[in-house]
Amino acid sequence: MDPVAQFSIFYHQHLNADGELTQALPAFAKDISVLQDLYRQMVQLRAYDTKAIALQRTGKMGTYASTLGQEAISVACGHAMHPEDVLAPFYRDYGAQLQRGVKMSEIYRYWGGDERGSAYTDNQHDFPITVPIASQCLHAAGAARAFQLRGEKRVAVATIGDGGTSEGDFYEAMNVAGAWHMPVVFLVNNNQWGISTPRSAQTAAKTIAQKAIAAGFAGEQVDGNDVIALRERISLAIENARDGGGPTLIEALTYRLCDHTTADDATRYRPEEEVKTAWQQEPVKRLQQYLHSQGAWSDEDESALKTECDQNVQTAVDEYLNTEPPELSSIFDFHYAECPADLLEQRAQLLGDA
Ligand SMILES: Cc1ncc(C[n+]2csc(CCOP(=O)(O)OP(=O)(O)O)c2C)c(N)n1
Ligand SMILES: [Mg+2]
Repeated sequence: MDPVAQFSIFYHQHLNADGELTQALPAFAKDISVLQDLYRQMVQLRAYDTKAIALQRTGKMGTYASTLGQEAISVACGHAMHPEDVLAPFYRDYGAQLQRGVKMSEIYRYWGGDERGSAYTDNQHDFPITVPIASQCLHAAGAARAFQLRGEKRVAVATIGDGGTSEGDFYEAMNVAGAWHMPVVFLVNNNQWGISTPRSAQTAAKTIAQKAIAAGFAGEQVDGNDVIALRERISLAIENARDGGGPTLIEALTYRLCDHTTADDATRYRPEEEVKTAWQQEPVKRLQQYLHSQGAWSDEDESALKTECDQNVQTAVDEYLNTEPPELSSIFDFHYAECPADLLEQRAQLLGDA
C-alpha cells in the first residue's frame, strides 16, 4: 500500500543559547545594524514590561500579562510586517505593537482598565489586544479575506498562545484560511504553558505546527528565543502570503519566564528547575552575546541603551499616570455599535439618570 499523504515539520534556528551561529546568517542579518536594532527593541520591551509589573504591584495598574522571555517573537514579528499589513494580536505582543506605532502609555492605559488605551493614535490598521482566546484568528482571517476581495497586497498576522490552538476559533480560522488560500500568517507563541496547563496536557499532537497540515498549508517550528531565525521565517511566510502563496503557521518555541499574569503564582505548579533551565535559553542574552562576539556591542553601548530605555519608560509612565480618568460610562460605550436596552438602563443607573 502506498501512503496517501505524508508530511514533515522542520525546525529552524540560527543562533543557539550560547549566542553562536548554528548556520549561516540569512541575508537580512548580514547588516549588523539590523541586529543591533532588534537587540535594542528587545531591551526596550523588557524595560517597559518590568515597569508594567511594578505599576501593578504598587496599585497603579490592573492585572497585567508579562512577555518576559518571549520578547524575540513579537519583536521579530513587528520587524517582519509591512506598515500596511494588519496585526490581530493576543496579549503578549507588545514588541510588535510598539514597532507598529502603538505607544507604551497606550498599553499601560489598556491594562489600567481604560478603553482609550485601545484607540491607538499612531496605528490605524491593527486590531486591539484580544483576551478572548483565539477569536483574533477569525478577525485576521476576515481581514485577509477583505484584502483578497479588494485586490490589495496586504497580509494579516494573527498571534496566539499554545493553549489557544486547542480552541474552535483557531481551527475554524485555519480551515477557512486554507480553503480560500488567504494571505494570513498564524504565529503561535508556544511558551509551554496555558496558565497552569502544561503543553504536554494541552494536545496529543507532537507539534502545534502540524495543525496547519489538516488545514492544507505548511507549518513549521522556529526557535522562539532566536530573533534572527524568527525574523527570517516570519518574513518569508508574510512575503509568501503577499505573493499569493497562501497561509503559513509558525510555532515559536519559547518559555514563559513570568507568571501567567500578575494574578497568578506559577511557583504553585511549575518546578523551579524547569524555570532555571529556561533562563539559560532566553532571547535577549543570546543576541547580546552574539553582538559582543562580533565586536558590535560594548558595555558602554549597554549602559547607554539602558538609560535611554528607562527614560522612554518613565515618559510613558508619566503620560499614563497624568491621563484624566475615563468617563464612568465608558464601560458601556465600546462594546456594541448600538448599546442594548438593558445595558442602556444600567448605564443610566450608574450615571444617576435613572
Ligand atoms: C475563550 C477564552 N477562554 C478562556 C479564557 C481564559 N484564559 C485566559 S489566558 C488562558 C490560557 C492561554 O494560554 P496560551 O494560549 O498558551 O497563552 P499564554 O497565556 O500562555 O501566552 C485562558 C484559558 C479566555 N481568556 N478566553
Ligand atoms: Mg502558553
